[in-house]
Amino acid sequence: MPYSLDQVLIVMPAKNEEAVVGNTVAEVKNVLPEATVLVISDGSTDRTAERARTAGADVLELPINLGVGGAMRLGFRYAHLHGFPVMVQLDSDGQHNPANVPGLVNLLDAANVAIGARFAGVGEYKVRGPRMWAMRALSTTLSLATGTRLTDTTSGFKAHDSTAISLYKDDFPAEYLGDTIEALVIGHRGGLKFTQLAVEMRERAGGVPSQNAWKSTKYLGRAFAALGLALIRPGAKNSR
Ligand SMILES: Nc1nc2c(ncn2[C@@H]2O[C@H](COP(=O)(O)OP(=O)(O)OP(=O)(O)O)[C@@H](O)[C@H]2O)c(=O)[nH]1
Ligand SMILES: [Mg+2]
Repeated sequence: MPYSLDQVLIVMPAKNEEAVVGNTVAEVKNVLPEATVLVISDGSTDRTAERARTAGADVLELPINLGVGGAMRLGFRYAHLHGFPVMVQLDSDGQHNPANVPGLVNLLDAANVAIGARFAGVGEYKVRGPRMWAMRALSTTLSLATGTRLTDTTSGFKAHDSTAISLYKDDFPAEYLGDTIEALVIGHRGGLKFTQLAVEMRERAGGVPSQNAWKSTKYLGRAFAALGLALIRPGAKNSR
């Protein structure tokens, strides 16, 4: 492995996850005892921060809700300020299996960002109907744009090396959907190399999803608009 696990910062964005965040932190610490775990509670109105702290995580609390992108920018800054060469984003609801983290980190010897991808032939996780078509079309477009085959461009399970951390600490989109789609476009323009690892996605362990089926279909519809805008927006660093 190009890094040891004590060099890895795990950042878990969380909004009102009191039902599950404690178990998720405990599992991550059990599977990856050397890693540092940071939960960013994003304007939560429940006991998310307390549960995460009790389970042994470091916790940052945002007083108002910034959304996943805003919270993750804080995570990149934290990784940079504290000198972590690797930052892994992982959901607080137990859907991402921490056992996949070493596999993702391994891939950072040849790429700057490694994405834990559903739909890459592993696991049972299925999405159907318009949501599936929208996700496929997004992935096809982004694979062409980045020149790398990516099957899950809306995944929130990603490992980043120090080059990616340096770029994203200053330029990580906080707008709606920015943390996935636009982050890929910004990274590509900034010269980052992406890769993916097939992972199994588990069911949420409890609590309430932030999206229901109808909302997530709308969300993906709007993702196309976000992607279109991201692709035509002049690049901050260079515009290849
Ligand atoms: N920082 C932050 N995190 C959020 C916000 N909304 C959701 N999250 C977290 O982002 C992660 C993914 O959100 P989910 O609601 O599980 O979305 P999902 O995994 O696409 O949906 P499900 O499959 O239904 O779980 C979880 O850890 C949430 O707690 C938010 O506004 N801010
Ligand atoms: Mg989830």
